[in-house]
Amino acid sequence: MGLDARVSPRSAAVGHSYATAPPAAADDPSSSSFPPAEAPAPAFSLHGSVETGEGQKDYGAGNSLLQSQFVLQKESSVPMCFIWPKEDLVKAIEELREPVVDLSGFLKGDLVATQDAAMLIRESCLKHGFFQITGHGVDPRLIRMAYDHLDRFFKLPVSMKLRAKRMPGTNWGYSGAHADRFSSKLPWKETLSFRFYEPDDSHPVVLDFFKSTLGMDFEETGLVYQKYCEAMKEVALAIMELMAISLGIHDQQHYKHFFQDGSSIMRCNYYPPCKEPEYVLGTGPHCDPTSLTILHQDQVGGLEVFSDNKWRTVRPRQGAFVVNIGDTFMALSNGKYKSCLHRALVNRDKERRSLTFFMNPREDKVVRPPEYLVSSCTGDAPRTYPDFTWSELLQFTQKHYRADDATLPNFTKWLLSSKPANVNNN
Ligand SMILES: O=C(O)CCC(=O)C(=O)O
Repeated sequence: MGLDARVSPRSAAVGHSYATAPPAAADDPSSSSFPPAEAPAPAFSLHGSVETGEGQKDYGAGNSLLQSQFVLQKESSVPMCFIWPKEDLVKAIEELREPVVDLSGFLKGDLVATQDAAMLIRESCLKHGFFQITGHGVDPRLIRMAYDHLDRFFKLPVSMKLRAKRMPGTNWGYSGAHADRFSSKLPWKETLSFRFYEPDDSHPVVLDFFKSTLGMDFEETGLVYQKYCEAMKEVALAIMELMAISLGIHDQQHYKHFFQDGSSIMRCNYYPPCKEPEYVLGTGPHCDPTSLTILHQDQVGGLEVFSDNKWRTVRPRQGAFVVNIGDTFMALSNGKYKSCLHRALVNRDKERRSLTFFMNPREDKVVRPPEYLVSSCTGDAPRTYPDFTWSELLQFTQKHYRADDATLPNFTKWLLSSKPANVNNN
């Protein structure tokens, strides 16, 4: 796909193209078209002072309070900073008819089932980059425990949750409504994110994260999420094999090898109920900058995908994981497979939870499609995106740009303008 070929939800909704302005280069302070993603949010004051529920009041340094489920649920009307523009709130009428891919045959080595699975994946990734999987082999008890520990964490008092507070410039830790990074269009949610990778010494990095931020009381939580991430990585690598098959790549292990030593991110999402859900979004419209996302959602519903110029609801399916392609994989497929544009709505009465595993390559690995995809699909313009590293795209979305439906084309423009030596169009 060409740089600006993506159909945007706004162009569908209001008839003009979306986010085509080039981002401000990191070292270009004169450019103001893209405010830095880390622009400090102004301090909020919700009705002067707010009880924290722990015998203390917060007088205006409301960011941390605004970050809490406690405050979000108490508000009778939605604070301005949570209100999204109309064009982002256009309602989904129809359900997405995404394929449900049963992985069990492929995992057993059945060639026919493998081809069937690869075909379904191909169709959906060419169209919108989204499908669901069953027969994945993940123990349902592990999924249940992951939810139990998610509940345990988000029900903690704010002061406890803030012990794991996300620090500026990092992408792990506890964050409420991302109010530490942004000051408008805030998502109606709290998140807890942590990194997952497998170091040479096999150190359990997730367990370490929980013990070091929240103390030994969270050892069991750390163990559960360590296991959960290991299970997710296994599923993600299996899907990577199917991706290679579905793209007709001779070396079926190509992507699997590429991601083997990767550095992933796990995020627990907690969406409190909202008294005016029609004005807010739990997660705004965006494509994941990452490579492959494996998401488990509870049965409440709220996830939506943009396909055929419309937002479409995704029906939660018991026992299934949702899978979507992210920007980095779109680049790895030379633009052939679509990075999935999605968002999440919130509910008036019910809380909603999801567990999201984002698979990425090792941070310094060069993201470049296999030669076969370059020569077979694009004729005169052999490369759709220049070489980049996951670390560069991650920095772009942490420091210069808020992920949306045009992150990849804008990142590409930024990369080409700020680092011309990086171009490798062969
Ligand atoms: O909770 C969901 O359904 C979507 C979550 C999501 O898009 C994200 O965490 O980036």
